[in-house]
Amino acid sequence: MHDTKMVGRATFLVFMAFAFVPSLATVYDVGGSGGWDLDVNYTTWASTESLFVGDELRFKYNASKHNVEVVNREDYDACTNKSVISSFKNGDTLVTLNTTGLHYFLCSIERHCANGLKLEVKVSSQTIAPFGAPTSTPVPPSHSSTTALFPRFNARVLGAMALGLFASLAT
Ligand SMILES: [Cu+2]
Repeated sequence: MHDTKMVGRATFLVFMAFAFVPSLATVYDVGGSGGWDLDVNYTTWASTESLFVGDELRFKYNASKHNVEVVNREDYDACTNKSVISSFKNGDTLVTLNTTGLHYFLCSIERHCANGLKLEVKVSSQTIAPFGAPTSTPVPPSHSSTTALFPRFNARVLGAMALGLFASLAT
């Protein structure tokens, strides 16, 4: 039976599902609209984001001016690239954060790093798995950039519930 009430309810649930189901990968534009450039405070930028394993950082920059190098803490602190881990210079660099802990990036051109073109981010693990999920299955990161784990988990469960309810209504 498809009365208008049920259709309305289903529509609402579809809306809920789209509102709460996270996308599979969260890509963060480093520096926001300022991109990867001088005159952006990356300490401030990093403090506004909560990063989880599987998230990606996107560095957008003028390739004739800057590069992106993944470095260790020593190089980060000293603005050197003696032990550079990886290096990019294509102007649009996507780096996946595969491990928890601190990750360090800098521009090694001229004195840009010393002038602030360096980024330190802390990456956390996804500690809460969805209901019934095997522990070996990677948990897709939430699209949201909320700071607490609970709202992310809550949003995912709500989305899954809404999808399930809609699926049962639609059959
Ligand atoms: Cu530079």
